[in-house]
Amino acid sequence: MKHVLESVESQFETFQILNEDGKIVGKDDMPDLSDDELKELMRRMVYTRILDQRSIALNRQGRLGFYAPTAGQEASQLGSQFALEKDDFVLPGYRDVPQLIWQGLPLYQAFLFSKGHFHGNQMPEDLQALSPQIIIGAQYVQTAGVALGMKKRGAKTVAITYTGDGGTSQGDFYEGINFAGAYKAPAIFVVQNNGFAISVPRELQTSARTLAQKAVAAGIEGIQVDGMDVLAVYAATKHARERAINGEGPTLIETLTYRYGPHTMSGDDPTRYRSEELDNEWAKKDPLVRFRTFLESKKLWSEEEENKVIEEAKADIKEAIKKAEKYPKQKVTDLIGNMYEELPSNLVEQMEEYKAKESK
Ligand SMILES: Cc1ncc(C[n+]2csc(CCOP(=O)(O)OP(=O)(O)O)c2C)c(N)n1
Ligand SMILES: [Mg+2]
Repeated sequence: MKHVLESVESQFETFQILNEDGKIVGKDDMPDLSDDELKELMRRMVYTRILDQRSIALNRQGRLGFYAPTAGQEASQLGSQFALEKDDFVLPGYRDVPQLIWQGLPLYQAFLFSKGHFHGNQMPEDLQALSPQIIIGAQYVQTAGVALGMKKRGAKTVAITYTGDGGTSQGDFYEGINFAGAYKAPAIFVVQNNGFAISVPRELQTSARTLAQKAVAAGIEGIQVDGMDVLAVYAATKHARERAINGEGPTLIETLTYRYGPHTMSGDDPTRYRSEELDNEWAKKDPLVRFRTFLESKKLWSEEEENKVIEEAKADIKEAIKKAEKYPKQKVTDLIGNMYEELPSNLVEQMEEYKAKESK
């Protein structure tokens, strides 16, 4: 019996294409990306790292509000997003603003989201997405529904969602993957396993050896991927997307990653629960460093090109924060008006009251 039990978990090895030294170790799985597409992936990762650094600085200056740092997770976030098409539907968590930006959310709106302005939650017409979910795991249930809707309409699109290692302990997580599995809905469930749920280490989160193996109970495909390897994350997501639109059902993708910064900018101190050794160990796996090494070996990237992206990011951010700061402040009438399509009578009264106050 022992060998039967052991064989189940041993199936979940980590999928990798590009190793820590920037060398291809998974030649057969190398995705079919042109040189320009490879460069675009790098450009997006560099840009997003700068956006993270600037967002942290802006938060410290009191110019942004809620912010969950992203450095370290670029390959998980952008490798998966790069495998999507324009009409795919994204259901992000609070740390997944970069995916929304590259899928089409204007930067100034991302800043308005951070500042708690309702316009930051109003997705542009051509962006299929919900705003970042704060309730851990809730987006997993919604994703099953969105994906089922796509299937019923016969659309060749997918719904993709993101949660963290901690999120996989929520009831919503299991309900979402089970429901999508039962209906073979075209969903992609990404778990960015960054090792911690705020201060709770992954080892205390669950007895499961991998988070990918949770897919087995739902009868869906599951894979654990090196989340610092942008090519592996892209390839796994592309594969999941193909399966989904071919009616083969959802996939659960666990990406092994790390957040270099604090949980959010609201007072978390990672030195109280993470060692310097662990930080250093993960710094060696950095997704930008290894992809840069790979691209340089193919003569596709240079310091000059990287500096160009950095300058471009800084200029965009400067302009976007200005626009966000100049944006009309939200009013009480906005709050009341955004809640219902038709206002209940008590709010009609309040609406009148505040309209009068605001017009003074
Ligand atoms: C239902 C619910 N419970 C608790 C919280 C408080 N909370 C916010 S983030 C977080 C940890 C989530 O960790 P993980 O899923 O690993 O994601 P990460 O922040 O590491 O990306 C918790 C418990 C919440 N937002 N929602
Ligand atoms: Mg986590």
